[in-house]
Amino acid sequence: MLLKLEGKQTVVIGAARSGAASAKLLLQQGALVTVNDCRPFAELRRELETLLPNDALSIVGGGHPAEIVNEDVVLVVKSPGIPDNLPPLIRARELGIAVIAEVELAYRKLACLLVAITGTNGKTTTTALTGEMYRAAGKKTAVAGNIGFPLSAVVLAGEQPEVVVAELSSFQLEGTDAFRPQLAAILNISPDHLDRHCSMAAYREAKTRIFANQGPADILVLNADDPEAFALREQTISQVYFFSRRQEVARGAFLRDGFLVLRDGEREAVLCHQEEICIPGTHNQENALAASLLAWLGGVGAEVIAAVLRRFPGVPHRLEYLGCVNGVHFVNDSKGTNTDAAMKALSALPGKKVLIAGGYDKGADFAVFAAAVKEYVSHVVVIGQVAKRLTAAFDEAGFAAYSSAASLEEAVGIAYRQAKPGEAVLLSPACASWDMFSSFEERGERFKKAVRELGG
Ligand code: UMA
Repeated sequence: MLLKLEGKQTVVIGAARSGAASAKLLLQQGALVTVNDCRPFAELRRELETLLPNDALSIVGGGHPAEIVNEDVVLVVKSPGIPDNLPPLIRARELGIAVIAEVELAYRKLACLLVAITGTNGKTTTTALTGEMYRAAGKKTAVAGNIGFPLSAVVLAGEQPEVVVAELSSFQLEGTDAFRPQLAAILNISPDHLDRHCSMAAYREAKTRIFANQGPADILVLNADDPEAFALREQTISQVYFFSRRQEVARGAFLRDGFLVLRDGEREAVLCHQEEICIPGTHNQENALAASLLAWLGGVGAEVIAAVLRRFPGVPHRLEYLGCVNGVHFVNDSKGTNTDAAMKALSALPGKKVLIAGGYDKGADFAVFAAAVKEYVSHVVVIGQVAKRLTAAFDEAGFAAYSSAASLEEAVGIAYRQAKPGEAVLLSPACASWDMFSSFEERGERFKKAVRELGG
């Protein structure tokens, strides 16, 4: 539902990247805006400094009182990190007031080709890679969303790009309403964020919102090798294309004798050999297939796509190679925030690894992860809130080569001493960072600093 917001009361919950951009976008539309966050008022004033002074803006800090939402409020915009059960959100629902995600607010002002990508893993790399392909084809392209740059900031930047490639999390998708990308992709679905979504069904449902409003002319790209994603082909009226590492598909992207191939019925293009892709690991071949397809279907030529695949170095904090100290290699995969992602990192690197794992407890089951650790890892250094549950899973799997550290810096020291020359120390925590750090980026930067200090 599209609303005229001029002079109307609105509420924004969360005052970090998404909240600040939402507030600015609402103010630009002439709305009266209350920004609410659990952090103290003084801190929020600093965060929102660029929007002040402004009579149309008020700030409520230090908690989430239900009273900030009353009958006069026409719209509530929530940041992705805000859980659904806060008092103002409950009150808004009781009063029948629309509660939307920041990405929905931004979507209503976007007027360009929108390519939206979700999945449990691989979405940041695929988003960055797809964006790079559109850019290389000469299109004015913005890359935004969960990747770290709110979609609203694209709208606020002024002149609209020709293409927006957006990474979307389940947190963002659950608050969409009219959101309708012309091209959408679901890379894979495996259990994650179950502390927030409560059930796998609710998590899956959030992911499906990426194509919920698509029509018969819109395109949905699904991973044919991922049973959860593949099953969604029956729930859509969109044009479905597949990507697969294991089989040829009639419409989509696949590997043939090691070459990446795009096909749309009679039309076919061979891109390059899998060995030529710059980013390592079989999971990145999947990301490359998905990105290539999303670019090709949006009009990017096969030669341009292949050239980008050959040179794209990957994104920070995903299997990021840092260098070698006395024969020990260091790899930063701080974005390995769930067990699936960490297992992909373990299998992507050659040889046995010393792993640093652990962090915020999202309620994941570690049994399968512990079995993978036993196969690929010589020693694990465990950190964070989840440490006890993680070591219990290792004990259960019969893996005893682990130690604990109270800080990431201490973990780096232990891991370095445990690693034999030629081995890699891999930070791929299988957990979110929020118990010890503000974000996975901060965790990754701290890891890099500790590695730099080891090397003198
Ligand atoms: N807050 C409250 N009450 C609460 C919880 C949080 O007031 O109960 C406040 C915090 O004090 C803080 C604000 O909410 O001021 C934080 O909001 P946020 O967590 O939504 O942070 P943003 O900076 O707006 O970042 C969000 C995404 N964060 C999350 O989804 C947790 C970023 O994804 C995204 O890049 C950014 O919007 C721009 O679109 C990060 C992420 O960790 C990378 N995503 C998860 C993931 O990838 O696994 C989903």
